Amino acid sequence: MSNAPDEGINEADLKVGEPKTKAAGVPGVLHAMEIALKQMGPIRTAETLLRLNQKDGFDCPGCAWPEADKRHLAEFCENGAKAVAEEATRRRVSPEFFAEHSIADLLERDDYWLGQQGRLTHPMLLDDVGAADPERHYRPIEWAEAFALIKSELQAMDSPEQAIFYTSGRTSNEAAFLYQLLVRGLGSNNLPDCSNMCHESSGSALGQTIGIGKGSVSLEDIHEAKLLLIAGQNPGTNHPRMLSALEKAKRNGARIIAINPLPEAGLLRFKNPQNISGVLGDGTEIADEFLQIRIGGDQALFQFLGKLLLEAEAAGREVLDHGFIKQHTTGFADYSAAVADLDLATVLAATGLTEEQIRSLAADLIASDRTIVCWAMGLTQHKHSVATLRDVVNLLLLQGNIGKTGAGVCPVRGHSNVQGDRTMGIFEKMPESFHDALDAEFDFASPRKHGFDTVAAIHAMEQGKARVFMGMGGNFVRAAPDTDRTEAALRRTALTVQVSTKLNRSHLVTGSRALILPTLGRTERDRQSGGDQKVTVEDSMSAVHASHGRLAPASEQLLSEVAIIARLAQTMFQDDDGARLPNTPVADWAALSGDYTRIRKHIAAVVPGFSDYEAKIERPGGFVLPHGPRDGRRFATPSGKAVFTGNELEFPEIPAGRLLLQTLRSHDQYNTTIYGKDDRYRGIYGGRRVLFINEVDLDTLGFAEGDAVDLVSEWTDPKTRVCTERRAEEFRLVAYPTPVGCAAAYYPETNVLVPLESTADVSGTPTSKSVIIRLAARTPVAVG
Ligand SMILES: Nc1nc2c(c(=O)[nH]1)N[C@H]1C(S)=C(S)[C@@H](COP(=O)(O)OP(=O)(O)OC[C@H]3O[C@@H](n4cnc5c(=O)[nH]c(N)nc54)[C@H](O)[C@@H]3O)O[C@H]1N2
Ligand SMILES: Nc1nc2c(c(=O)[nH]1)N[C@H]1C(S)=C(S)[C@@H](COP(=O)(O)OP(=O)(O)OC[C@H]3O[C@@H](n4cnc5c(=O)[nH]c(N)nc54)[C@H](O)[C@@H]3O)O[C@H]1N2
Ligand SMILES: [Mo]
Repeated sequence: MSNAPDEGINEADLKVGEPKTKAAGVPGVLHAMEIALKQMGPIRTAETLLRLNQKDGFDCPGCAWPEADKRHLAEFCENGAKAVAEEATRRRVSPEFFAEHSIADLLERDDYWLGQQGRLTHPMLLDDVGAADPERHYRPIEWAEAFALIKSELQAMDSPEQAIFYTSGRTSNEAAFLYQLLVRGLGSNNLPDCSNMCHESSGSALGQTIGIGKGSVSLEDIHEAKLLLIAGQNPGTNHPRMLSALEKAKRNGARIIAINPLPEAGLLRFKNPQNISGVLGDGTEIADEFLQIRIGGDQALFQFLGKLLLEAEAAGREVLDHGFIKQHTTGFADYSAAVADLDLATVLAATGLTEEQIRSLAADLIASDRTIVCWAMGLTQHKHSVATLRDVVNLLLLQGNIGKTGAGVCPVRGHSNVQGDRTMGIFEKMPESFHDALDAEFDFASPRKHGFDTVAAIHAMEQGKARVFMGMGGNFVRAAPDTDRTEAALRRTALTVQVSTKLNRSHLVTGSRALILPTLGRTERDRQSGGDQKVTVEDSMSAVHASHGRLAPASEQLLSEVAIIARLAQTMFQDDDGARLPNTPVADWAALSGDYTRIRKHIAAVVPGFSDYEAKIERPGGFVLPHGPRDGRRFATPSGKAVFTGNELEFPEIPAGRLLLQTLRSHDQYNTTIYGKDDRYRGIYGGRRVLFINEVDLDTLGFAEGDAVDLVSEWTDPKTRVCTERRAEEFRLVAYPTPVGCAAAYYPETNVLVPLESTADVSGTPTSKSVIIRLAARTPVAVG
């Protein structure tokens, strides 16, 4: 098998087949092995895949679903294997690569091609000599020179608020903690992160209602639940290991209801590659019911379910947990009043469901005393996401479904350490208590003024208010909304710095000058002056455990994320004699990067729940952080109780002749990293520029399957009433079982359509799952 990278995607090769109704099984394993062998070769493939999520191995960079305590030798899923292959690849992006390819050349390549080139090996500089010259090339630079350059740009700023420090969610606890300390030491809270585009709405809603922005269930709770609602999530692709937990719940007698506009493969049937029956048979039917909801209709559904429970109680049935409501909650009357006048016709229009379907789900809820709601981006990336999630909490509170076995809220996180990064202080508005503890530990005064989140950071750059952008991982340009504006915004800065493992478009759309700082990945040995280091991460269920990389680093030039941050901090905070500058954190940066146990000591002193950190991560499976509602129905809200909220019902209105577009992931991608050209489960092969559309809409709008169209988003600013348009060119129409009026297409190709101003109330998350579009026929190009 050749190790050479593939060519980019040629959309002319697109083939459309039937969507699958089963996930994983042998085809999944084979596909993962094919990618792994191509990227890593046979020996490295065996070495790495066997270490995935094993005790004493490294944490899977694939997703934040927890590890089972008892691991199978081959506890890997297709997507974990792909994520590892992507990082442990033997291909290299070396200085020779950059000498061969100019920026102009690389800007022509697609995301798939860029990612295929391999691991970054050297610190590289794109200088501003002749910035307009399209033939500019990155050239190698010494680490010391790179840090000096960052220093000179940071010192040239008028105020510390002119620098922005982004974080993606793979960064370890140790690196994240040092990074926020560096940034706060520099004088700002400008710490936007991928969470702003992801589960921010969950954090906002849960923080307000239960006093902590994290999920309340453990893996055992999933296994023990009687009823599980999986809303706005595609676990077959994005959290495949979750399917094993759902399978187990099912065997214990749980009912599982999928609430989704799309019939996603894994939710319908799951072939567990770990079981003989899964490999050979037809697999387990995961969902008992599939409620094909219209995009954005969930708040109406959850509110109406609440109303039905209240009505059943009023009719004399014992539905509510009165003891819980009385002892542990406030706001019950407000909530009851808010849902009392809900009108069925409105709910049916918003959801596209039948009355019978909704009543049957209410009956399931009444029959269950252990209910869990799981959700992901289908619930968090709408204008009314925070209100929707508050209504999810309301419904659970009615029956006391929090803080008991088999019940609770389960926001399923994305990146493998996105939750840990937040715990470590990667947030533009950490609570005062965190700042107080940080100041006490490092004897300095951290800035208290809130910083920029992701969208605010783009506005700041767009308005020329930011000079320096640094990304700790991730691919900001492709992940952010409104691609053209985000690109223009970044181009206005003086310097962009990307700490990365792999080449991506954020290295090509830059400030006047740009740096690539190549770093170690999770799979690699991290050797420092104090010996081999481990790092720690927190999963979606607040469990913290260690991760040890074992592979030889992709290049001798790589520094760990911790070392990069520590060296930058030394450059910034020490004078030439190594003396600490005034008003900077008191920390021995060199010692910290030599021995990460010292970082963990600081974390233990600053962040609640980390006492005995070092000892606890030695335990098999690590340890679980405290969680008031889960551990003892303690709610850190102002009243000390969980809060019922009355929320006004919202749902998207689709103007005539328009569609509501959700932007989602294919089966062959990890966010902006495109692993392959297919979306096997949805029957798409060889291309990505497709629009999934209901047949009825094809008809009404006067198009046929296979037609090429431009997608035009129409956004009317609610404040100014000004309408603006954005265009994504040349998409192929694919007839698909999605609700009428509701279309779907892949991210990041469609990010260009998401207006920067279109964000969720309260959380500020871009509304990537509800974009109003119209289809514009492509003028046929005359051939001849
Ligand atoms: N292989 C792989 N794994 C991943 C990722 C990846 O890209 N690839 N990304 C990681 C990250 S960062 C994240 S955040 C997670 C994302 O995990 P998901 O949230 O599962 O990812 P999406 O592809 O955005 O899928 C959104 C799902 O919500 C549904 N949906 C859309 N709108 C609505 C709605 O209004 N209501 C309801 N009920 N459903 C709706 C869609 O049909 C789809 O099934 O996965 C993580 N894991
Ligand atoms: N339209 C639309 N937009 C979306 C979404 C959507 O559903 N629709 N989803 C949003 C969501 S949920 C998220 S989380 C964001 C994702 O946004 P990001 O987290 O910014 O994007 P990723 O694609 O995960 O970043 C991939 C890059 O991370 C780098 N990387 C990988 N591993 C490491 C590592 O260990 N260390 C370092 N330093 N770098 C590493 C590699 O260089 C790789 O190219 O996108 C958001 N954007
Ligand atoms: Mo995410």
